[in-house]
Amino acid sequence: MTPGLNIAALSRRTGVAPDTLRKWEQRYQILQPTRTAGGQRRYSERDVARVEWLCERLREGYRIGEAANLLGTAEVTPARTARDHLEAILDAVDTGEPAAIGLLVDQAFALHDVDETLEQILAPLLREIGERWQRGELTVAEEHVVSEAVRSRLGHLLADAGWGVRGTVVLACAPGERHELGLMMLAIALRRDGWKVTYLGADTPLADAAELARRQSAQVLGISVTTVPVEELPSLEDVQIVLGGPGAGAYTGGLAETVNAMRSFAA
Ligand code: B12
Repeated sequence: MTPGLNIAALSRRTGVAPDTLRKWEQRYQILQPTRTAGGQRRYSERDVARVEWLCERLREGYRIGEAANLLGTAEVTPARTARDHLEAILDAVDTGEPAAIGLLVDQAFALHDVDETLEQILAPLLREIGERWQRGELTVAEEHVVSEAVRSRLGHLLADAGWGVRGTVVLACAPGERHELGLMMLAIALRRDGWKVTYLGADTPLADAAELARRQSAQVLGISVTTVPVEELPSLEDVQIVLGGPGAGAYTGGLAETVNAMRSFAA
């Protein structure tokens, strides 16, 4: 006998009528039943979790099409808490599922607060990926898959315009510095905190960043340093220069504290 639930049992477990389950399966491919020798569908515990997850989204006000899109057709068990999400993404990295990694990052942004997603899921994810890469457990290609999935989602968030009631900040990575994901997260958090952010990204000549900050009458020029030390800082009147990132030995900790510290520069 093939293990698994038939549609009636799946319906009892999830409280969703069999007709509705069939419709969701056909229209949105959200279930992946196996077949018995006689061609009967058999559903797994993962299917139960996927239906329950969809029902939670419907209760939150998502339409079924949107919720199904978010759930995706990849063979992943949907995650709920931030901790679950982090573990699910790491599992997808282990099983080498690039599509699932992107999907889970999208789910994280849809289901959690942006700050929570950045601080409790993406920052620890990237740090863990770095450690695994250093220990030789991940190839450079695997690390790139994760950082690209993160970078493209952060790019979308960065594209949202901000009003800048608190002040203007120009953010750039030091010359030669390619680590920009931390700075992107900071840019998103500062925008949400009411700053106008001009984000210049990786490997920026500091004189050019300083000139732009001056022209924009920015309060702060933030420079991110991870691996490439800054030889010399530009001199700027009326613009506070703040070095941050792991290579600067400053502001390497939580996003919330960093955002708080930045407020003092606009005062
Ligand atoms: C992704 C990644 C890459 C990607 C970067 C992609 C991208 N578009 O950004 C790529 C593949 C390019 C890369 C390249 C390299 N990498 Co790399 N990389 C990483 C990894 C896995 C994640 C980095 C990250 O995004 N961290 C997450 C963010 C959230 O943390 P964060 O940067 O600290 O930022 C937070 C704070 O510091 C703060 N902050 C950051 N900037 C600023 C600025 C201001 C003004 C303020 C106030 C605050 C602030 O706010 C952020 C949010 O809280 C790390 C592992 C790790 N431990 O971080 C290795 C890591 C940083 N890389 C490392 C290395 C060695 C390299 C390479 C030299 C490898 C090589 N041989 O080529 C190159 C160097 C490239 C270069 N010239 O910059 C080492 C660095 C070791 C060291 N200390 O010297 C690490 C630690 C991996 C490891 N465990 O060994 N890397």
